[in-house]
Parts: sequence; structure tokens; C-alpha cells
Amino acid sequence: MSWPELVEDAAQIIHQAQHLTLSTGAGMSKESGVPTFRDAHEGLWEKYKPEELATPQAFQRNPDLVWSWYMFRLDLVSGAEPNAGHRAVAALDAFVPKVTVITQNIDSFHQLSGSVDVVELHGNIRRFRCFDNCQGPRTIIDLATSEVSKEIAPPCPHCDARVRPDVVWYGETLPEWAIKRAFEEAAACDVMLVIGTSGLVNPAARLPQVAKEAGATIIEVNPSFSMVTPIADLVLEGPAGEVMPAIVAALGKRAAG
Ligand code: BJW
Repeated sequence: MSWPELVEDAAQIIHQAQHLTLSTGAGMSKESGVPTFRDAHEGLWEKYKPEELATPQAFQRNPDLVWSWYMFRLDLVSGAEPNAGHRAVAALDAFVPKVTVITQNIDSFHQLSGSVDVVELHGNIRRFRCFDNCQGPRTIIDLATSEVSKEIAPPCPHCDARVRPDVVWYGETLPEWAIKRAFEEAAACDVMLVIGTSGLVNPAARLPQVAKEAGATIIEVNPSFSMVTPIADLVLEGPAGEVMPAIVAALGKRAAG
């Protein structure tokens, strides 16, 4: 069935939910003009494999290359805005008693569009820290990005190391509190809405399975097949920026009627 035919089913399930957990990925921000990871083919993305740049080893090898890649992406995110999908996700807070957004995205768009409870699994591209964690794990460095080089990773103000973005690279552990909350919310929800993730990167990829095993209904919004699709109870094969506003409109009609 095409996604418009499934909107009422999705609204019915969400309408009955007491505890809704969302798990969102790069597809959520695609309609804001931010490329996804695995279907992006432009600029630096064409030249370098994200997997080869998003690692601590890559930063050690060539900090300036990795820094310039992140500055390019920070400019992209700073010039973009949350889309109708993010706004619709934020609107869900009005329809379900408990809503938690667990995101792999690093762009702050859920927070900017008004979602109240957002758990960032992979950090945030707008924050920075010392590569050597000289002031303690994940201590944030206040950096005016407008005043630093976009090509050269700046020196840490406290030690000889360089400054890096506060994101989670391959092979690095996720913030402990974030992963703990994510798995708690996955295990406790009665509905999980999975939007715009390929479901390839762990540990985030395990969240829908955890929710499913705990008895939750899984709804997926994604125009393409993903690793989540086989376990989803309902799949709306469309873009988040169109599907999510349609679901919220259907919820609004239910609330009014
Ligand atoms: C739309 C749409 C529209 C399009 N609407 N939808 C071997 C070596 C080292 C590590 C590992 C290893 N084997 C396994 C691992 C573990 C590794 C992992 O899972 N790797 C797999 C790839 C195999 N995980 C880790 O390393 C994690 N840490 C960890 O596990 O620690 C313990 C450990 C350590 C060492 C070894 C083993 C365990 C950390 C993972 C960190 C991921 N970091 C990145 C970069 C973040 C910073 C940055 O942005 O640069 O996070 S990678 C990248 O992938 C980014 C994303 O958050 C993440 C997920 O991608 P996402 O969001 O799913 O995007 P896509 O592009 O994949 O999918 C987009 C989807 O949207 C598609 O389905 C489209 O169809 C859809 N779509 N338009 C709705 N309009």
C-alpha cells in the first residue's frame, strides 16, 4: 500500500500510545538539505568515504582534513533549518503523554523545532572538545567557529592536542547516559516510530529490536527499505517531511472529533 493509505493506521496506533519513543536518523534532515550518509553524492562526500573520515584514527592521521570536512558540514547545517518533518515530530508531544526522541543526528534540528525530550546518541556538530580529553571526558570547549580556521584544526587552549568536534566516531563509545536512556526508552515504550535511518550502525540499530522484543509496535517512515523494515509492523514508504505532517494532521482530526 502507498503511504497515504497508511496514515490513518499510523495515527490510530499513535493515538492509543501512552509512551512513544522515536528513533531518527539522517533521512529526517534530508529535506532540510543535509545529505544522508549512505545515499549522499556531493561535494566532499563524493571524494571521501565518511567511514574513513569519521574515526579517531583519521583525525590522528590528518586532523586538518577531518576538521575541514566537519567545518564544511557545520556550514551546511548552520545554513539549513528544521523541516516540516521535524516540526511534526515536535507536535507529537501534544498527542501522547510521554514522547522521547532518540536521534543519531548531530544537527540540533529536533531541539530547534521544539521537541522537549531529545537524546543525542552521536553528539553534536555545533560543540567541540579536546582530542586528548585533557579537561576530562567530553568536556566542552567554547569555540567561536566564526573566528577559527576552517582548514586547520585549532590547538586545544589547555594542552598540545587539537580541538575536535563533539561527535561520536566509528569505534568510539557513545555518551554513557545517552545510550542508557535510549535503551530504557526503547524497552519501556508501547510504540516506536523509526524515521530515516538505514539501521546499519550499532548500537542505535538495536533499538527497534529491543522495543519489539519488549512488546512495542514498530512504525517505520522511510522511502526505502532499511534494516528496520523486516521487523516493522507498519511501514510508510515516503519522505519524513510529507509523511509526518500527514500523521499529525490525522491525529489532530481525531483529537478534534
Ligand atoms: C529518508 C529520507 C527522507 C532518505 N525521509 N527517510 C568494525 C570497526 C569499528 C567499529 C565497528 C566495526 N564493526 C562494527 C562496529 C561498530 C560500529 C558499527 O555499527 N559499524 C557498522 C557500520 C558496521 N559502531 C560504532 O563504532 C559505534 N560505537 C560502538 O559501537 O562502540 C563500541 C565498539 C567499539 C569498537 C568496536 C566495536 C564496538 C559508534 C558509531 C558512531 C557512528 N558515527 C557516525 C558519524 C557521526 C558524526 C558525523 O556525523 O560525522 O554517525 S557514522 C554515521 O552513520 C552517523 C550516523 O548517525 C550513522 C547512522 O546513519 P543513518 O542516520 O542511519 O543514515 P544513513 O545515511 O545510513 O541512512 C539514511 C536513511 O534515510 C536511509 O534509510 C534512507 O532511505 C532514508 N531517507 N531520505 C525519511 N526524506
